[in-house]
Amino acid sequence: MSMRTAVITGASAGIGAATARSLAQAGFHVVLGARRLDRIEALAEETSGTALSLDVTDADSVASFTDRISECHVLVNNAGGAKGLERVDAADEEHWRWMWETNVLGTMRVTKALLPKLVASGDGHVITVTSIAGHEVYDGGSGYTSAKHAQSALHRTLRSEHLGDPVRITEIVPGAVETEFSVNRFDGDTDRAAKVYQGYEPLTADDVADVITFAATRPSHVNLDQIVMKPRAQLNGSRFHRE
Ligand code: 8X3
Repeated sequence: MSMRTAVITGASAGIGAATARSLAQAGFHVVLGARRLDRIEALAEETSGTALSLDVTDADSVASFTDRISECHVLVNNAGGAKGLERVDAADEEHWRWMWETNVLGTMRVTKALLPKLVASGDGHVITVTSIAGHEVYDGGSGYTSAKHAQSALHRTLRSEHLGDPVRITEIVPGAVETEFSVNRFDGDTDRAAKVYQGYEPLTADDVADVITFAATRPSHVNLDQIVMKPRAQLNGSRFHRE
């Protein structure tokens, strides 16, 4: 059997990069998409994969990315993130726009473009990394929680629209994972970002990548609809047990 292809968006760091390594190890040919081509070129070499430049917020970039992909069995929608933690009355509209463009429209654009290839593969799989912020809300999270709720709604819509097609649809719902996520949210403020993960052991990108690879390597008739994963010390978006 020829190698199955897995396409990973946001592959330059964090969960995306860890997933690329994990899926490559599980025998997939990995196609890595990210804006920072230099970072994914090294990773492509390491994983014997392919690096392609991708900005999910730009329809032309998505079109040239997906045009270069001839086969796709697994799509991991991982590109996204948060900006800011201000209440609605103080939030920055540009932050809202960025969060909706990357998390929501970015996922929709890439998924729409690759769905024909996923179906044609005879055993396709769309895995979308949302967040517990897609299922609950917290103060200051409006732009991010609303975008993640929308992304989660998209996942459920796809599950329904493709019932009967040879495509599995999985939502991965992580809580606190220590990556560049908080540094990006707080615009490079590494001290503030570090505080998010203080006093308990957060999930790592590898923890999430393990679960994505588990979902992607089940037999074709097994659809893991939704997997919620959190650090043991996290109850929800705002309650942690910190030592
Ligand atoms: C990241 C988790 O709780 O910071 O998606 O929104 S949270």
